[in-house]
Amino acid sequence: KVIKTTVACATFAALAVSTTSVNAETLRGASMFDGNHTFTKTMVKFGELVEQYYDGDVEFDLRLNGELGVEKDYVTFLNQGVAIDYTILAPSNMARFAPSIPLMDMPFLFRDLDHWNTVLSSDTLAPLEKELSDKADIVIVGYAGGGTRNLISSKRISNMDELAGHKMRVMGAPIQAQIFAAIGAAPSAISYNEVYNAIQTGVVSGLENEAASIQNLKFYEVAPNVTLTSHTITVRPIVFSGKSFRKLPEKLQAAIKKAGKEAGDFGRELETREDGIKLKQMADAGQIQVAEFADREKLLTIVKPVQDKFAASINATELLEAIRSK
Ligand code: MAV
Repeated sequence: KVIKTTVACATFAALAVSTTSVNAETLRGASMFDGNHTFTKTMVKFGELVEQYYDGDVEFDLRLNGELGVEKDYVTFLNQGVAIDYTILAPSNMARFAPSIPLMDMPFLFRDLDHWNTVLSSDTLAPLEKELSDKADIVIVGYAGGGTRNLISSKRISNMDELAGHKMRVMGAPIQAQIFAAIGAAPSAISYNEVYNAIQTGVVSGLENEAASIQNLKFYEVAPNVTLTSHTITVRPIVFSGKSFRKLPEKLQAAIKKAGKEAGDFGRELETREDGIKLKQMADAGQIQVAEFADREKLLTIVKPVQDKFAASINATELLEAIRSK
């Protein structure tokens, strides 16, 4: 058995093991981040586990630092079966292909980490997985995520008044803009790789993101104020292109599914454990100032009808109830 793992990043070169093989399947992945981000670590783990569970030859070629673009590009690649075979991405970046999938990472969906864990360890989300597979030809093989998203802005925000009219970037799914508009902000969908500049040039005054990504992409340099709205606990599927998947030997498909589930568990444990640590590291280093949000309960009340309306529009009222009642 010959294994080759290439991680295309200078700072990550220490992890690259390179031997040659003739007939190996090469699976290409993409990360928007460097080797320190939990998504990258989870994808490296995924590759290692596949190698462990599969008897044949398989090679992994994981491209880092946004070399192959951002998630909205990855979703198109996966759908078309070009450029990459697997990645980790936000459901809200897949809305164009499967309109119901952003229900999974809708703000204020989960009460707390226990609730999030219960839902992800059950098969409650199976109807959404099916829609993603039917409409986008993208297969979910595991669930990473577990970061808590907060507001991060150039000016301080700590209550409803300060939030009113706040220009902020949101992910492309319409439900994201609807929710942030409902709570009084002025959201606009901007590509992730343009956000830093958009804040720097004053097009928007901030975004919402989780600690791992704020730290990795240094958003604090232009938006040093973090407001603890804790509005989303992230669900980040490990996804495979259906077109690539079907071409693989059955035993490799089985190894990918098993590895995907376990790599997801690994990624969730890692990100939930590191989330608070990373926030504290940035605060201790003077990179961010953290503020509580005075009216969080009020946000919940405002947002619920917006969630209900979205669920009704995608025929997922029962599913939303099932998630809420877990
Ligand atoms: C964070 O980097 C991740 O949650 C990633 O999956 C998202 O696409 C990104 O934020 C974003 O806000 O677009």
